[in-house]
Amino acid sequence: MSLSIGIVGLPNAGKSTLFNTLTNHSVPMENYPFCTIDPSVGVVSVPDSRLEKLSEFSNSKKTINTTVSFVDIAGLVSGASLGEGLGNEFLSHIKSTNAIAQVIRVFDSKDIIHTEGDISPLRDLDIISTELSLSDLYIIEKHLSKIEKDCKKGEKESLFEKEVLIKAKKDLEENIKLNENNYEKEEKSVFSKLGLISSKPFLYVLNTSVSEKKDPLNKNKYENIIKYFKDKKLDYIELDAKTEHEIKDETDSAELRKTFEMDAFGVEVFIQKAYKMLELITFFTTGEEETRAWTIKKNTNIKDAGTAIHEDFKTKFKKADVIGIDTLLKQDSYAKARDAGLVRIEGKNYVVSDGDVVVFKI
Ligand SMILES: Nc1nc2c(ncn2[C@@H]2O[C@H](COP(=O)(O)OP(=O)(O)OP(=O)(O)O)[C@@H](O)[C@H]2O)c(=O)[nH]1
Ligand SMILES: [Mg+2]
Repeated sequence: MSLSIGIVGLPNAGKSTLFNTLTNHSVPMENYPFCTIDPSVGVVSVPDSRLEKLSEFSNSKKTINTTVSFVDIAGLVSGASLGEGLGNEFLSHIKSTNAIAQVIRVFDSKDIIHTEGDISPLRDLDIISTELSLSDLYIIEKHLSKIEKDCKKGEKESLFEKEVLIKAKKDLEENIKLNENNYEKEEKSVFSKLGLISSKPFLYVLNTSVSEKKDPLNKNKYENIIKYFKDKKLDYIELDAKTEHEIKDETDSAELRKTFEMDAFGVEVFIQKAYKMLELITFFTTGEEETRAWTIKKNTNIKDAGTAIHEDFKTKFKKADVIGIDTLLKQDSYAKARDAGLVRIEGKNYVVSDGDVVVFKI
């Protein structure tokens, strides 16, 4: 699988700035609401120092990283579901992403227009959550009327969908996001089929300002927001998108980072967080031709993991040779590792670990 993340938030929250920082693209990011109209997709290869080392170890001709794609869309405003601002139809561009990054404006900056008139991060969080839920509700209702006929005929799949969606509708009407409730795997697959956004995992991006943060007058504001996310056990990342963007290509960016007292950031930290949140891991294949990283869900058995490479592997899988990357890199060569008995033969039920180097036997 390849990870994809949709970026949502109010206009001028810093979505495009974050997108450009992550992807090295240069979509417009200006101080006016609805600067972004058309969606942009940026694909970034996931940096992984282990992959580089393994490629060197195998003397591979090619090194292929896994990728993450980011989708930057227009800003949502309060009432978008009723057609305010640019409406909410553009949300369809992120319905097939695996996760959502919700950018929340914490930075003040009098010069940057806020569509609600003042800075209030938790209110903004609420506006976006409400609009996303309303959009999901609309999709659910549309689907329910579409399957009504089949339900009357007693079609099993439609009846199941109806049952799940009525439950989901009730949650949304009670202000419960679909990712907050414990739905079964089969129920979740109905949500992903319909692309319901509030059922996806969320990473909240608190777009702060390094200079504001240092000002003692803002201490309470910052502490309260962080406390909110910590108390609710929500996944969040704090960053100053504008400064990140400004310093990313500077040769002395590490120095500047120290001067601004900025936490480590970069695509790497952001992606690591997303991987952890989505419970994703990486395994490797390696040889003279190429060394390559593959992304799979944690707790995937090796037969299913193989489908990341080729759909066929599921039916043709016989066994696999497996060795952890750290163990392998301590040896002089793969052959030596094998001679030392360090390469294990695993059957179809073996659960792949992060960092496994795998040779599939089909
Ligand atoms: N001071 C400050 N300004 C920021 C920050 N992040 C973004 N901005 C500025 O805010 C303005 C809007 O940023 P964008 O990234 O275009 O915002 P957006 O969320 O994509 O906006 P829309 O496309 O209109 O929905 C730009 O002028 C940015 O430079 C920040 O962390 N601090
Ligand atoms: Mg934008």
